[in-house]
Amino acid sequence: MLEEIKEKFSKDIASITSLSDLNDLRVKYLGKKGIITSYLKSLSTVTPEERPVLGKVLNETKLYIERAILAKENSIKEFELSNKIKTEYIDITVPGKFVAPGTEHPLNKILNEVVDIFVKMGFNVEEGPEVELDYFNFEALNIPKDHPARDMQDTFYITDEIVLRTHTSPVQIRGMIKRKPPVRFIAPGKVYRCDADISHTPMFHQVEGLMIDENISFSNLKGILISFIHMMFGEGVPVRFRPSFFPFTEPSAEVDMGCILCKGIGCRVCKQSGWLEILGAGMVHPVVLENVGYDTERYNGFAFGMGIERIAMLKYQIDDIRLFFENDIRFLRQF
Ligand code: 2NM
Repeated sequence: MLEEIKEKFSKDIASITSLSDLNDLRVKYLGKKGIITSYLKSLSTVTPEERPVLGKVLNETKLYIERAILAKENSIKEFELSNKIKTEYIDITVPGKFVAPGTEHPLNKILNEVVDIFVKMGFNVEEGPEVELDYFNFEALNIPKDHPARDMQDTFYITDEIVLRTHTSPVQIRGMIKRKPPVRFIAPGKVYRCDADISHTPMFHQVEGLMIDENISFSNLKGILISFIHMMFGEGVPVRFRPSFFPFTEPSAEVDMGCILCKGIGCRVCKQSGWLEILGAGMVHPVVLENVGYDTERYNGFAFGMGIERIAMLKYQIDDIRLFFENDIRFLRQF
């Protein structure tokens, strides 16, 4: 009888190749309701004389089965491991695939340099939405309804009331509304205008700045901007202020620095003038301050703005703005 069980077991185990089938087999023979287990339970029904004899044989059979299962388990595991080693073989001598490492984009590099200089001078950094309300982009900035900047040819309209911001000034408006004077912060970011040629792209970057307090003068504006230009381009660079016009500042100025390419002698880049225009600025128009709820009897201040692409083109002597956006790694790696 027991010999039959052993034989049956030997046949069963021979055909097993997986650990889960082996476990089923273990349950079949040694589990709670297994063949061997039920035999052991039935020991109580045999005569006291037969019991030790049968018990001994049963225990030997059980041990035999346990050992066979353990041996099978080891051989399956060994087989699986050697299979894994064969199929997951990695040839560590094969040369790696070349992945060109990226670099910081030249525009981000310049943008961060500009931001760092103003942060050193005590300005905070403010950000705002690129999809902006007409109110914050134009109306609050004293830009009249018939101003050419509001034309469909210059501004990307989402709806009648929503535009892609054409400058970061709306961030200044939101920033002023959010807090009380004195305020001093810059707004770096992407801006959008319908324009495309060798010096214009539909998306470009600006940094604008703002300082509002009691008794701010045009001299404060000049001091901050001359310091900025000297930190950005070198201590000795000449700077000049020319009268200009913006709807949101009065008086307004355009800021030039001596041409860094020809040192003021005159060249193609500065159109023989010896000067490069790099900033717009002015004293914030009282109407703008009123629009954000500031007391114009007590507070005034200055604002300025610059295009990052233009500064990067001057600093790195790049003559086509589109190179910044082609993402040719050979171009980007040079900075
Ligand atoms: C410029 C030039 C002059 C400017 C003004 C303001 C605000 F919000 F305070 F009115 N933000 N930025 C400003 C002034 C920007 O960019 C050429």
